Amino acid sequence: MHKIKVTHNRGLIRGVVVVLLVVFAILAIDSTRLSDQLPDVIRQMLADGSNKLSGSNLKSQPTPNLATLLHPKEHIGRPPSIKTLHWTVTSDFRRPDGVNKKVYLINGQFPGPLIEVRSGDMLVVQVENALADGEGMSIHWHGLHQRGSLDMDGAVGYTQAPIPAGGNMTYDFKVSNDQHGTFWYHAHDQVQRGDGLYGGLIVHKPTLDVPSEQESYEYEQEHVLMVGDWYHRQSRDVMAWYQTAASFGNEPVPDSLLVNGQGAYNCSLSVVARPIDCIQRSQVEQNAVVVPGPGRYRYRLINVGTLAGLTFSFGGAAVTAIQVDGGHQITMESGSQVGILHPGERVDILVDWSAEASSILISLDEESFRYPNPALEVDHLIPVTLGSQKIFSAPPETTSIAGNLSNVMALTTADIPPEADETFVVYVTSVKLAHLDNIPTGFINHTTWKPAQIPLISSLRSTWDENQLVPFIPLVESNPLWIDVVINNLDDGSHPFHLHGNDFYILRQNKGGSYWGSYNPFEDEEMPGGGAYNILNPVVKDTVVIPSRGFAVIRFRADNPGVWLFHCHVMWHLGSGMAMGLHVGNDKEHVGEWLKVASKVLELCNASLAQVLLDNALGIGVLEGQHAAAGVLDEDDLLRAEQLLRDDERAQGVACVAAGVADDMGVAELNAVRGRRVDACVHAGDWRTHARGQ
Ligand SMILES: [Cu+2]
Repeated sequence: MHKIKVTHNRGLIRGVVVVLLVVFAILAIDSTRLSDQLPDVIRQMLADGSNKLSGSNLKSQPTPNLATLLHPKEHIGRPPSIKTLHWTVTSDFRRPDGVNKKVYLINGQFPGPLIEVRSGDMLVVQVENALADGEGMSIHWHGLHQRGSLDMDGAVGYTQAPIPAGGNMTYDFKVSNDQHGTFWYHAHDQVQRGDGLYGGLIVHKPTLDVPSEQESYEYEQEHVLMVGDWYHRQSRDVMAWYQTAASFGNEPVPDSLLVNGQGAYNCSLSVVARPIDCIQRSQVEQNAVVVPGPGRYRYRLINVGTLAGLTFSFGGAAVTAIQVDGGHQITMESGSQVGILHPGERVDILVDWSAEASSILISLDEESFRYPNPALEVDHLIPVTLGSQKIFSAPPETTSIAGNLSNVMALTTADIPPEADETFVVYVTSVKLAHLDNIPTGFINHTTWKPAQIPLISSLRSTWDENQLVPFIPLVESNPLWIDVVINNLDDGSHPFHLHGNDFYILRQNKGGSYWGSYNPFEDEEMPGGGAYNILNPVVKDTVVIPSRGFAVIRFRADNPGVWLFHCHVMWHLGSGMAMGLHVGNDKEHVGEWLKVASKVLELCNASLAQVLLDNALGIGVLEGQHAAAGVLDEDDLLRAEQLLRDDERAQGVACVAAGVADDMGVAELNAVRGRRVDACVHAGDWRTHARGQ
């Protein structure tokens, strides 16, 4: 039909030619801009007989959407695969909310790129640290279990040393078959997370013989919203201020709020004492959350911030929270808001948008703000584009208490014993002590954490220093132990605690009142607040809020061997030492099986060299560099180590096993070929047997 029209209208042909030339000229300048829309544009033009592109056609790029659209259909129906990413980490100046600040970039992006995978995928992320000034870094995959890949957890001081500037490291691990949900990744060295070194990580649930989540929950689309408080000074400067007596132990109060790396700051609010380079951007000018039309949408909310809890209201629409943290289903009545979501926590919600919607309101919880910051607005309105209309109006006032995240239950009943096999009781607090120059310091019991120079997984427990509080839990593979941890919070203000490598049940959370409501099950007849543990339908999470002056009790099954960091996710508290660990294993002295191999090599040479031999054998070149950087070894040591590796039969054996040369190991061999799974080889039998196979 178009052909006929064109044949009979020479003017139109000329018009089309001119338009095509213009379009191709534009394409030549920017090949990505209109390429997707070209056929539609031309078709539309031919169909309505016009001979020129209208203004709206020229600007017909999709409206920028503040929410990040997800693509579950690309993942839920396919078999597991390997996703390989190449990341270069740099830093540069950006204006996320109009205020100029040096932020971290991954492949030039702030925040980092969104990762979408499915359960069972292998994730291979080659990270190049291109930061200047010798700045190290690491990436932690928040919420992923790292079963069998402890060394990929990214926790500096526990599972790795920082990737040195100019160095690189490949994170290479399997996303467990039984994990799906909303996760994220972030820096786990120093305070880089506060300057944007993070991103979303969504694990879609495969639909082999179950309906998709979209079908079950009946929503149109799903999006990610990463929301967090924001400081206009760099986090290291903010931390430095906090770590002086001048802060009086008050946590730094943020200046702003970002949603998916974007915000709108009112420049006139800035305070004289902290001048900023600011370009005014009003909240109404922000990119909107685009809703194609009334209906139900899923939003995956992640608090990527450093201090403040968040409460969300979605334009007066009904909000139903369906999952928390890594995809754990909950039951909750619909309300008009949801909160408080603390740093590190995630909640997935369904929003039923109606035609009368107003904007999204996000409020920072002021509980942890101990001094006024006139530069900060605690309420942020986010425009919504519903259909073609951009809406910027506050949602109606609400007194609804539905959507209270401090009191949620699991959708299904739990299969857990009435009592744990072992219980740990800890007390956490941030205090200023005269003998520590009144610098606020985080304590768990009597220990303040400092990351070990040699990561715990690479050293013998007997060599760990006094800054490591890491109870040992024996791994009983036939029937793993149930462990309770009672965490008492001695502070005003809550501490959201995150456990690496494990999910847990929350049996109890209780907020203190005018009193300190601590709980020690070994001494107290009754729990503060009365009642008993919820072992019927406790919610499962990986981050738990320890309420102000109160306590929380978590229970988990010690079936994932490793040394797992357990820490406050308020970055200022983590940075000042509020962290401990839990060591699950079958050998108290050695965290990793490969350390046993190292012990054997020890007979031959000294401990440091054994470590280097092993690192070489494992192909973890970066560790070698780290040991050198930490001043443990000099270049001569490394040369001697290499020589030893060449000369010594046993060292060669380790190398051979690691290289997967032995041919009788099956899966273990496969892992070894991957270059770093010598422990798997050890599991498969005595390493020397394999070595002799050469
Ligand atoms: Cu804290």
